[in-house]
Amino acid sequence: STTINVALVGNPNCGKTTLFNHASGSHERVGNYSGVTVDAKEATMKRDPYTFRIVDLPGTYSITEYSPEELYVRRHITEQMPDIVVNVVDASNLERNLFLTTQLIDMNVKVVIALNMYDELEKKGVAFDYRELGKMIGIPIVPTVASKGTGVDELFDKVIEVYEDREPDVRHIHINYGIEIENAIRQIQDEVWKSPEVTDKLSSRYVAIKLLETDRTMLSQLESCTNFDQIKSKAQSAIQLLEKEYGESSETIITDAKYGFIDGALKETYKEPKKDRRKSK
Ligand code: GDP
Ligand code: MG
Ligand code: K
Repeated sequence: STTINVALVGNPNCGKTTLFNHASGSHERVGNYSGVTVDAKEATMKRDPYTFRIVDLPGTYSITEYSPEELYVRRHITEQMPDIVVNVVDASNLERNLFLTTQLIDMNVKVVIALNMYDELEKKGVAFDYRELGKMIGIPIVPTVASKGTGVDELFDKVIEVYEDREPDVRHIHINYGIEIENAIRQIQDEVWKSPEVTDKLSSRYVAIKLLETDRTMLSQLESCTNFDQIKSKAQSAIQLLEKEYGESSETIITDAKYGFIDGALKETYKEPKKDRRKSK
């Protein structure tokens, strides 16, 4: 039997625990483990010939370094290296929830999106072409209503397909952040590439983006690299140039670019019902 390690990642209150309980409900719990201030639950679910080991991670809006929850989720992804990240997305709050998705894309991990609270979307009468969005971001999207268990089987079918590399919509995409940011990323990436001890574990693009965000956790992770000084100075000059061009902190520039990408993607795929448009006139 094949064991697939699955991590549930998503904003607070998007339905992770409900999904976790539903998936693992009739199966044996293997245990709890906890950090100092945050904890995660783990359970196994069997579906012949697969065994899923599912971890319910703490809810976060972002995967940076600003809270113990964020650091916990980040470490789990980069150190435990789950086979598949199930990104639970609250369908009634897409813009905010997809921000986290853009960070998972940067991390270059295998993701399946559980488009949860899909009942709320249907209630609102929204037309959302989630298949098209999935193609645009290279991530399969499965609608779920975790509180009713709807879509959960389909979700784990998709997890298997992605794990087995049988899902045609999965593409390794990069978010195009625009020419200035892309140039900055490439400059840092060129130096990061020279450190195989880093790129063995982390995508060089992810490292570069983190450095552009002036992420201290990433910087200290790189300290042992032989070309650490060169990486650091490449990052500093790229940041300086970007901040001069935009007149904002590089971290804000990246955040804005991520929201720009999400807005563009939703504009093409998400339509509120007509009666709402009339109301707003
Ligand atoms: P978590 O913080 O991500 O673990 O979220 P929870 O699993 O605790 O769920 C938050 C709330 O959303 C709970 O009241 C759930 O019953 C509810 N919920 C979960 N999934 C769905 C869903 O698909 N539709 C609706 N309408 N409510 C849901
Ligand atoms: Mg929870
Ligand atoms: K920062």
